Order: sequence, then C-alpha cells, then structure tokens
Amino acid sequence: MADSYDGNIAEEEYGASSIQVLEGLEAVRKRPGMYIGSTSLTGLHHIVYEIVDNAIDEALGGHCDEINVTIGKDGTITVIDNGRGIPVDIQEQTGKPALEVVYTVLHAGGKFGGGGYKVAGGLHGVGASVVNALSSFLIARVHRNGNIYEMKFARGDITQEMTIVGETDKIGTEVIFMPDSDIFEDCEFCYDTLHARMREQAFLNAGLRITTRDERVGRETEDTMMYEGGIIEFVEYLNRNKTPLHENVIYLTGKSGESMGEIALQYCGDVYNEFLLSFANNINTADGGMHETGFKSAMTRVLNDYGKKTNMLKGDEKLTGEDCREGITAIISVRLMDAQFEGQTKSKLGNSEIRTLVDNIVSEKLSIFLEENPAVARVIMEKAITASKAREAARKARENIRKKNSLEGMTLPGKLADCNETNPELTEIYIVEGDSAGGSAKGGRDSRFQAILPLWGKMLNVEKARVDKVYGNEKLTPVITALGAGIGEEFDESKLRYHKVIIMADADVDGSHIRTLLLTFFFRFMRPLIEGGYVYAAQPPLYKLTRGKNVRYVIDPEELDTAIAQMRGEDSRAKVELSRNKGLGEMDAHELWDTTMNPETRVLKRIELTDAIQADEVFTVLMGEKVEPRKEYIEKNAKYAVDLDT
Ligand code: 28G
Repeated sequence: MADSYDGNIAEEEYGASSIQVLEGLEAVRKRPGMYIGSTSLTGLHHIVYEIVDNAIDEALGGHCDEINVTIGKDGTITVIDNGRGIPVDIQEQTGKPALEVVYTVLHAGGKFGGGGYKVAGGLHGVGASVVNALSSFLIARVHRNGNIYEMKFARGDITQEMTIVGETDKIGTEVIFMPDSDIFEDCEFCYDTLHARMREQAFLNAGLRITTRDERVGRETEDTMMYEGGIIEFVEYLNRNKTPLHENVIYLTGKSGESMGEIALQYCGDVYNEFLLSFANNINTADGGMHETGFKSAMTRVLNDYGKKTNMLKGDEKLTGEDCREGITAIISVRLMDAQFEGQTKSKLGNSEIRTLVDNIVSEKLSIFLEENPAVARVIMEKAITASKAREAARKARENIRKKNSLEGMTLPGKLADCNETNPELTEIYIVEGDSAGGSAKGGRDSRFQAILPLWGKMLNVEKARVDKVYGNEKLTPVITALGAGIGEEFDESKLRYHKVIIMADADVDGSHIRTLLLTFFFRFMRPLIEGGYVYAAQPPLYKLTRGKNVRYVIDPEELDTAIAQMRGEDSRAKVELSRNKGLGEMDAHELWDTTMNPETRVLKRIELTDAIQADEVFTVLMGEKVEPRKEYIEKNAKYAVDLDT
C-alpha cells in the first residue's frame, strides 16, 4: 500500500481509531502540493503552521501555555512549546520511539491529504512528518523526564537516531527546521505573515502566550501576544479604528455533547457592511458553513422577535438578515470532533449539528442579553431598522434606473466607448478618470476588444454610504451599468461584460485617491470581482527618456539607470533627456497605447485579496471617519497605492 497510494484513502482504511502508516515520505517530496497546497510562499508558511498546530493542540489539552516562533538569522524556523514533550518511549507496534514515529510516519488527515481531519487533541503530531520531508534539515528536541532527547533528519531521512544530549529541569518540545530550497520556490519567510497568523491563534486560544521573533540581521523584531479575553479581544482589535455603538463586546457561548461554540460581536455606527470571521477547531472557515448559517438565521429571528415584542417593528415590518448584520463585527469559533471541511478549498464547515448548536446559543443567550440590556438592544434595533429603510430606498432607486433605462432604450452609459467583441472572456474595460485622459485612451485603444469608460462628476466615498446612495451616484452608476453584473447581494459574475477591469489613473496622489475609491467600491459592493481576479491597475510610466527621436518609458525608478545606459549605447556621453511624466492626459493616443494599453508591452498589476482582515483595515482606515488612524497609516506606509496584494 505504501507504494501505490494515489491520493485517495479508501473509506474502510480510514478511521479515527486506526490512523496508520499510509505511505512513505518520498510521496510528499514528489507531490508536495497535495500535502501543503502549494510550494509558493503560501505553502512555505503553511509548514510553520503545521508545526505550530501541534503545539496549539497541546495547549488545547491544557498542557501548554506558551509557544515561541522564531525566524533564525539563517532563515530557519524554531518552534518551542512548554507542553508535555512528545513521548520518547519505544512504541510496541513499531519498536521505535514515539518521537521518531511522529516525525517519519505520514499520518492520515491534514488539510490537503484526503479524508481525515485534525481535531484539537485528537490527531496530535499530524503534519510533522510532512514538514520533515520538505525540510533540508530538521532537529527535534524533547525536554522530558529530566532529559533532553534529540533527533536529527535531512529531507525526512534520519541523520541522528534519538539520543540523550543533556539534562533539563524543563518540559516541552523544540523543533528547528530549514525549508528545502529544492521544494519551495522561495524560502524567505515573511515575519508579518507569521505574526498576523500567530496573533489570530492567540485570540482564538484565550490565555495562550505566543511570542514571534525575527532574528534576521537588520529586521530584528519581537512580539508577544496573550489575550485573556480571547475572541472578545479579537473583536475589540478589529474594531479599534471604528466607532462602536455599544461599549462592551457581546459574548455568547454554549456547548452540546463534545462540541462547543463561542461568539463575540459588536456593532459599529460608521460602518455599513458586515465583518464576520468564523473558525472551526481554530481553522479559518473563509467559505462559512453550518456555524455561520446557524448564527445568521438565529440572529435575524431574535432581532425580529425582539422588535415585534417591543413594538419597534410595527405591523408587517420585517428585518432581513443583511439589515440585522449591518455594521456588525463578529467572530464565531466552534470546536468539535470529526470536523468536516467541504468545498474546493476545504474551508466550509459541513457538520449540521453545529448549525443547531450555534442557533441555540444565539436564540437563548442573545434574547436574554437584549432583555437585560435594553439600552444596547435599542441602538442595535435602530441600526437594523435604519438599514432596512435604506435598503428599501435602494430598491426604489434601482427600479427607477431600470425604468429610466427601458424608457430611453439605453442601457449602457453614454460616455462608454464600447468594444466590438462581445465575448467577455476576450474583452477589457479601462476605467479612466477625467475627460482628457479618456480622450487619449479612446484614440489609442484597440476598439476590437478594449472599451473605455471615462469617469466624471463627484465621487462618493462608499465607506460612508449605503447601497441606495451608490445607485444614485452619477459617477458610480455608469460603472455599474457598464460592467453589467449588478452590485451587493445581486452581483452576478456570469453577467460581467468584461473579464479584465482595468483602473487607469495617474501615478500621483490624485490618481491614487481615485484608485482607492474605486477599489473600496469594488471591495464593498462587488467583492467577487476582486476575488475572481478581474480587477487590475494599469501602470502608466513614471519617466520618459528621449534621445533625439528615440523615446523610451520607464515605470520602475530602479530601472532608470539601466534604461539610460541602454539608450546611450556605445556613446556613454550621449545626451539622454529625462522627464517625469505629468499625467495620462498629457500623453497622446499613440504614447498611451505603447506604454499602458498594448497587451504586448504594458504592465498590469492584478489586484489580489489575500487577507480580508488586512483589506478591511486598510479601507476602514483610509476611507473611514476617524482621522488619527488615517494619518498614522499614511505616515507609516508613506506611499500612495493601496496595497491589497502581497
Ligand atoms: C515545538 C513544536 C511543536 C507536541 C506533544 C505532546 C504529546 C504528543 C505532541 O503526543 C501522540 C500520543 C501518545 C504516542 C501526548 C505527550 C501524550 C502524553 C503527548 C509540538 C503518540 C503525540 N504526552 N507536544 N505529541 N502520541 N508539541 N510542538 O509538536 O502515544 S506534539
């Protein structure tokens, strides 16, 4: 069986009680993507999480309260916990120390491996062997029974059997490893990525102290994170730049059998979207699932019932789920045995008993909370009722646009210069600020597949607006109609009229502003557009070099010297004129095509959404009402572009 494993674990072979040797570590090296998702930076960081997860499992069992994660000077990772230490006694079945088995035997489970899943406290050590297989070296040290036991590996092979190397009065596990550069495209760890992930884990495991450290020369940093309040503090953290409507985060918890759930939530006044994060066994469930479903339906029911009872909702007035969650920041965290993760990315929780659990928690505990805290209940209800009215207004605004459009027989905005091709997969739309740039773009484009939409009029800061305002806005309405896919809940990817949506703005502060506003708009009202990878930023050149009749454009300041040298060619003293490009509007149609629009030569930057927490933060800070955090953010980042991507 070890040799013929093809990625599928047959039902009967897999069971919680019979975690068995399924294959050798060579399989992991042959197809690393199957085990860690990818060999890009994402995969690189994933192997750290695999090791840390084992330490967290130990903490969940109540045996460990401290974890350290260090990026070494040499680019290694060291993880230390103060748990019981991986057992070192010889196992009966294998005749080997448990430590060796944990690091050399591929266990069932893991996120990408197949059928089984790690459950806190259930499948200890899963993933350690995968990390070992993908490390050029790995050292495991266990402090236990007064001894320090050490074992060494290279690419999964044992290079030093388990040996006692000293005495100790501590207990715990220490693991040092170096990712294998034959496997990973890039072996450079990103401190911020590890730090953010560890902070999330510290929030999810109240009382656990996690320290991250970077020892690389010139980047020395250290952060210690410990949150007695757990997910309550997580919500406070997420809302730190917003304006909460009630002082205290609402915390609800409950259990049923072996499962437990906890929810923390707080409403904000200056926010019109919802921010919901959910986890199952500390794993982020980005696609939601049963716990989210239970939360949403109970939430809607409880607020409607409360509204009826208190007469705040009259007659047949009803709040929708969206109304009830406008401005909410909520964390749902559940723990369960045999978690079933579904969907393409395995990030949707499928266990239906968890829907019942979360629904019950919210129904019972939130109702009690509202009864006992009528002042808080009132602000929440008022927020939801206002949201409901705004949504009604939005519906009318939408109807009006539809009517108007059908009356005038014109669906597309007048200023849109559309392309001839109708297959959206082949077409692109340039969204351009200002009429003069719009003019050059229209002149320079290839009208077979490139459409141009110039923007005009006053922009709306969508961060401070609801859906109804968006529909009425003269600047955004043309964007919505040109793209053709609607907004908000109604957004329909399949109706999108162009598969490349390119924002073309100047490389200056104003250009950056319009780009940020448009991205905020897409993020809040057409999120799938960004998630689907349809949005790009055009990169107009910053510099223009002229030598006689020769002209060359340069985007990256770092490439300037090389470009000048190349232009001079043989004659190193030739006069090359350097000018800073003033704006899109000043380029003629020809230049614009050559530098920014010709698919053969242009540089497009795809806007990616790698981290919803970070993106939410950036938009809240840049577009929100609070001035101080905005100043701080701009000073800290000292650049104009919104970096949604990593
Ligand atoms: C520092 C890097 C990452 C870990 C433990 C502790 C135990 C353990 C780990 O057991 C499964 C079960 C018993 C052999 C369990 C210690 C029970 C009693 C443990 C870690 C197989 C593994 N005493 N701490 N695994 N055992 N920390 N940190 O990996 O039979 S993994």
